[in-house]
Amino acid sequence: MTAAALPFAGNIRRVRSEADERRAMAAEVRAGLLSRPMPSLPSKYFYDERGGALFDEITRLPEYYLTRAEEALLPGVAREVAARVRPRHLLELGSGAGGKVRMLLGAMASEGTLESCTLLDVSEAVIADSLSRLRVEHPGLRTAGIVGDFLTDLAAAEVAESRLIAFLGSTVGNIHPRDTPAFFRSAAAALAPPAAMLLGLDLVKDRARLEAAYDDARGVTAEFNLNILRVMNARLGADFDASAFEHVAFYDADEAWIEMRLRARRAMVVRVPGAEAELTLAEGGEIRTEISCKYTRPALEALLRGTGLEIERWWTDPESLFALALLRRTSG
Ligand code: SAH
Ligand code: AVI
Repeated sequence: MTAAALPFAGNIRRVRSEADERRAMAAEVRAGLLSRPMPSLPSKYFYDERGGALFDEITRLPEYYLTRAEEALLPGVAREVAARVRPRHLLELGSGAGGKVRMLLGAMASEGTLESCTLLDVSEAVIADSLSRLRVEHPGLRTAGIVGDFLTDLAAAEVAESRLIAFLGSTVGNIHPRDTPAFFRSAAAALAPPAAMLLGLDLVKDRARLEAAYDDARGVTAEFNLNILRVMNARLGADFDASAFEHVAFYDADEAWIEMRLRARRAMVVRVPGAEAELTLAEGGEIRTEISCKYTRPALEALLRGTGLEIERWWTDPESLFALALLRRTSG
């Protein structure tokens, strides 16, 4: 089915029908479980209702500095971006339940340019929730939601000119570096000048601080990690026993990423009928569930090379924990 042929639920549009989405999920999960040397699961499947709530809890943990650092930067950056770019349309990718989009909308409204806001996320519930709150705050605002994947579905958002794409929270870090250039190319194609993209990036820093952010004392991140197994059980009929896995998170300095894994406490065979897959794990066997890349400005510049986007402005907090980068289309 094409995007245009699919029904609107309110003004939330699915890029794929539920049946097509289920088929895509089955194929992705199957490919991940078959990959070697280590099986993996795609991190976008953390975010069912419980996963979204656990992520929200993570953003408030003392160890998880990312959200606080970005939210401290955003009001000033939002004002500057609104004045510099004068965007009429905001498109937020991986919007989640967060309030960050409201800071951007507030700044665009103050400039008098704000016309519409579109949220794109894999989770329809999260979009519906956010949009209803935005409509209360900005009664005249045109709002829309797109249930889709930011890696493949950016073209589903129709207006390209005078647009600001916001991709915050360092969610770009959850994209494997081999796929990041293709993602930036599709973002460039979705931006007609003078449009721009505001990108949130977690920065390389000392190992202890990074690892604490992904292995908090209260074990919320561990619950978040294990939740992906519950999603597999609920959506693909898998028989993962979540209590037989432990949470693993470590910083790989060579790759400049945090890696999250689930380690089997005992040998087991897991059936995943919805993905026509079976996974055999030895005791101590691991499944990779997420990478979370950490950046430097030169590393981002290298990833952007040849994609049609370049850094126009770069802001960081006084401790250089987190950065916001304004990306524009390169000329030519
Ligand atoms: N932007 C928010 C939320 C980050 S959590 C913040 O900065 O705090 C990551 C969000 O991205 C979740 O809402 C999740 O559902 C969404 N997401 C993850 N992978 C995605 C993908 N491939 N395509 C679209 N949305 C995705
Ligand atoms: C959404 N994303 C940027 C989070 C991150 O930090 O990579 C997801 C997360 N994983 C563990 N904690 C939070």
